[in-house]
Amino acid sequence: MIDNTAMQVFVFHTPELVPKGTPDCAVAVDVLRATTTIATALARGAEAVEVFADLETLNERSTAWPAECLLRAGERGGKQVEGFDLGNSPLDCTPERVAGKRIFMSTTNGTRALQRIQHSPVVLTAAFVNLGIVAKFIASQHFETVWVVGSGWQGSFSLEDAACAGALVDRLGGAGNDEAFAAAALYETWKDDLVELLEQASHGQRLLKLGCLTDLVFCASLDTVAALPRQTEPGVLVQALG
Ligand code: 3SL
Repeated sequence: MIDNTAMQVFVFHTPELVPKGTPDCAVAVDVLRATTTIATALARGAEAVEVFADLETLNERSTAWPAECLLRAGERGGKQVEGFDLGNSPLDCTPERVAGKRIFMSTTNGTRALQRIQHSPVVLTAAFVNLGIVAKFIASQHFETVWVVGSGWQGSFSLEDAACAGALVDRLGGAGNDEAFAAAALYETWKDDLVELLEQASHGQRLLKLGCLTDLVFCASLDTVAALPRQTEPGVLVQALG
């Protein structure tokens, strides 16, 4: 665990549970699969990922961008939106496809979590794949309050986001609410079998029915992607790894 005595880490399991106010740093988590995909796209050279809650605004905004420099990534119900270049699989984010491109992205829950925290002074995204990098950055900034917000599934609790939030608490210490203590305990229980945890999770089961086992295995891998996704303007995330 990183020594960070003054820091308090609060976990909120869904965007709806986020209270009023502003922390020093807010972190959105959507292990399956938005924040795993964002980290992967940025690590593989995407210029930025710009997130949208609705497809209409995404289409409007992306039309104003040079067509050769963009990809549209859309997911609804776990499936790729018709006519879009990408769905929400991190495995589709190869350097050949994403390098130099701005990815205009909309997913069912992950983009909503980001919207809920977008006015915080520092906004990051985390997943298991880039957990250590995010934890190290947060520790280096000596924030007093950090909010970790799970995306959940349509307003309800998600096992995998809670476990990832717990992994951050485990690395940073300073659990600030009961949810943070519980999340850290959940992570402690499952840390050696994250694939199994994702397979047990209700959204994991939804994705398995869609044939996405390889996505689950990738999303369960710890510290495999070198990315620090950080917001530069509302909804726009860039690679902030030095
Ligand atoms: O809900 C979301 O934002 C998505 O990450 C869901 S899915 O994993 O792409 O189905």
